[in-house]
Amino acid sequence: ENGNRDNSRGALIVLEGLDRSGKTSQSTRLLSYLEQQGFSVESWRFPDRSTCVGEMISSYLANKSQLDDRTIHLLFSANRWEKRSLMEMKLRSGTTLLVDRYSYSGVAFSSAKGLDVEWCKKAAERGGYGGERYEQLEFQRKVAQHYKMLCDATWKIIDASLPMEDVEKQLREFVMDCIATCQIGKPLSQ
Ligand code: DGP
Ligand code: NA
Ligand code: NA
Repeated sequence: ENGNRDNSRGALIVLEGLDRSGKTSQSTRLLSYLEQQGFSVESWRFPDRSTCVGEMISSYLANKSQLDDRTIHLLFSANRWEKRSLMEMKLRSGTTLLVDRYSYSGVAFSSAKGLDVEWCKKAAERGGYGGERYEQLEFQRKVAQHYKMLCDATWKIIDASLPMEDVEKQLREFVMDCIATCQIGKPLSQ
C-alpha cells in the first residue's frame, strides 16, 4: 500500500492550463494509473459546479447571468474555500489529490493580459471553443501570458500540443516524484 504509510501526507497535484488544453482527459488517465499503482488518490475539479456557489459560477460561465468582475472573482475563490477543510483532511490522511484547476486559474483568468497566439490556436483546433464565456482565442492568449508570470519551481510545464501519450508520460513521471517527496515527510504547510 503506497498511499497510506504512517506520517505520510498525500500530494496536492494541481493541473492548470488553457481551456481545451486536455487537462480533464489527462486527469482521468492519471487517476486510473495511480489507482492501479495502489495509491490512495482522488480526482477533484474547480469550479465545483455542484454547490450553490458553483451553480452561480456555472450560470455566469454559460452567459446566463451577468456579474461584476470582482464579484465573480470572489465567487470562484469562495468555491475553493468551501472545499478547503475537506482538502486538508484528505491530504493529512495520506490521500493524494489531483485537482483540475485551482487558485492559479483565479489569478490567470481574472487578470489576463498578454501573448502566445500560436499555442492558443492549437488549443482552439481541438474544437469546442466558444461554448463558454472565456473560451475566446484572444482571451486565452492573455490567460497564457498570465500563467507564465505565475510559474515557479513547484511547477512542471508540459507542452499540451505534444501527442497525448507523451503528455501522459511526462505527467506521470512528475507526479510520481511529487508523491515520493511527500512520503519522505514534507509537512503540510499552513
Ligand atoms: P473548466 O470547468 O475547467 O472549463 O473552467 C471553467 C472556466 O472558468 C474556464 O474558462 C476557466 C475559468 N476559471 C476557472 N477558475 C477560475 C477562477 O478562479 N476565476 C476566473 N475568473 N475564471 C476561472
Ligand atoms: Na472550459
Ligand atoms: Na477554480
